Amino acid sequence: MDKEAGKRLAAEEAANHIERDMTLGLGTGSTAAYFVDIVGKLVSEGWDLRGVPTSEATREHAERVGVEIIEPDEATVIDLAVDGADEADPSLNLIKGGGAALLREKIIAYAAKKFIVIADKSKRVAALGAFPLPVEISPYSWALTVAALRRTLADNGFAEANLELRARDGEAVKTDGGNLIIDCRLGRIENPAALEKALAAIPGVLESGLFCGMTRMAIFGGEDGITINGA
Ligand code: ABF
Repeated sequence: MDKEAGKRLAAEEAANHIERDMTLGLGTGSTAAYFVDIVGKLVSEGWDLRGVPTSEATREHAERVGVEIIEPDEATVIDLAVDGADEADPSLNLIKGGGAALLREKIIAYAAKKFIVIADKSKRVAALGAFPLPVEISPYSWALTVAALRRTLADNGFAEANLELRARDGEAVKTDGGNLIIDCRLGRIENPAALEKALAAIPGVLESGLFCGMTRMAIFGGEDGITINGA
């Protein structure tokens, strides 16, 4: 089974948690896209589902498949949010942000009554950190924020961290909100919750890609079907 089939299986299982009348947080990335397709199909069958998108790409996708969009500014309740991840550990701590949508993804995941992560099984890890940790920062005086980020990482045992401004075709990547992404190569993260808290305390850091204590359920799809962690 290829990764795509695993992603689709995970999305299908997550769809079993949708009820006929719900406001859904719609994640970003190729796995979340399978879920958006399913939501579109349910809408076409008469289900009363609305979506709060975590990125402009997801907004376009959701609109294309017929899902009513609730503007993030107007959303007050999210019944269920479903999103992908770059890494997930056995305690359901995550690294997200490879798709540069982490701030919006975190706002929606945190607000949701229930947050489910879907991924192919390659995203399961014993400990987070092989994937470079994305940190979303304000463009204002960004070099000062990067210096503060380096200091905080060193204070937390990552003196050797390699930090890189995410760029494409020689241009800094801007998030949908106009922010910058710093990818931090850290290696194994022993205490992701402590690091998440330390990074959040830096002025100029809008969010890190560490999502700790937020995930109710993780669904992984692969060769041997699905594996579910959490409830
Ligand atoms: C989003 O998309 C991100 O937080 C994560 O970076 C990425 C995962 O992408 P994919 O599902 O395409 O592997 O969920």
